[in-house]
Amino acid sequence: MKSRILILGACGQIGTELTTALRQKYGNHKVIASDIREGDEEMMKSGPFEIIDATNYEAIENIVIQYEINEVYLMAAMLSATAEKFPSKAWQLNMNSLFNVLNLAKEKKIEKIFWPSSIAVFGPTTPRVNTPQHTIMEPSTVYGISKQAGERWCEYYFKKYGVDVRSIRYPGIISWQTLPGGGTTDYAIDIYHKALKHHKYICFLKAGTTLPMIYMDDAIRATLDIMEASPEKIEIRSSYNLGAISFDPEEITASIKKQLPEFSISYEPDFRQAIADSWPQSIDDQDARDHWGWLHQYDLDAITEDMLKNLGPKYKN
Ligand code: AKB
Repeated sequence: MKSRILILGACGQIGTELTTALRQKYGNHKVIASDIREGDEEMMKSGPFEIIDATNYEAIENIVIQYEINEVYLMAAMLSATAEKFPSKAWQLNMNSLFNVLNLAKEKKIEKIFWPSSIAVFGPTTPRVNTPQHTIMEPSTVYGISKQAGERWCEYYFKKYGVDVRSIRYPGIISWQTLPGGGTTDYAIDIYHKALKHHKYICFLKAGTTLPMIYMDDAIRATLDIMEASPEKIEIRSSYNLGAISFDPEEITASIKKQLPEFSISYEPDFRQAIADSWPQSIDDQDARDHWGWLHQYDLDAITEDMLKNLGPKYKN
């Protein structure tokens, strides 16, 4: 029985911490990290690493055969803000990489897939508060359109070919280890860096822009939990709503000020405001809670405490 895991996009924001968590859980040599570029020292030292372009079917297939992979986590993607600048490149990366892993599973070369979706699948016509699992979805961003199409394909491959694909609609993810790239929710990470470095932050979203967010530790736990759940518990094969907390820039500022009273925020909204305005403010994730036991742990103040504790040494002079 094959039992090795391949992570595509292992050097990104989620991929980096997912690689560490999976290596801790299953053993370093069982988890093959890959990306289009090399990772940091820790990534390269802690287990096998391969350079793979996730849009190249043969490159993935070769590694799957070489290492006897049975599970693939596809974390390579272009996020919302960058995708608006490069629509066709975003579509090509986000969709071709998904088809590659779905087709590998259809051909029985791998057994299980994790593929991340996003709150970006929702759009301006979606109910914004406590957004239900099943509701109007008319995404207005390139990224959201690719994620919604991806969800439809995941469900199709499950129903038509029995592909065991599992997915979560991640909210904005807050983390200190790796910087995100090109997302709309990224302000909620940048703000901690700037709070420690300059004691002030210019926000690209306006006050009152409430978005659903989650701490990385919770997001990783959700990912491992959905992949460990027995198949009959995964009743939704498109993607699960996943909620944790919701806040706006003023609320995160208030949380930071409890520890850094001199911190202040000002606002210069840019094109990302329209993206944020099209997304939910909060998420109804009852199905994830009922089906496979999802429960978040971090509230905003706990996130702030952990972020400032871990980033603090980096900005000490
Ligand atoms: C983004 O802002 O693009 C991502 C997401 C919500 O999927 N963080």
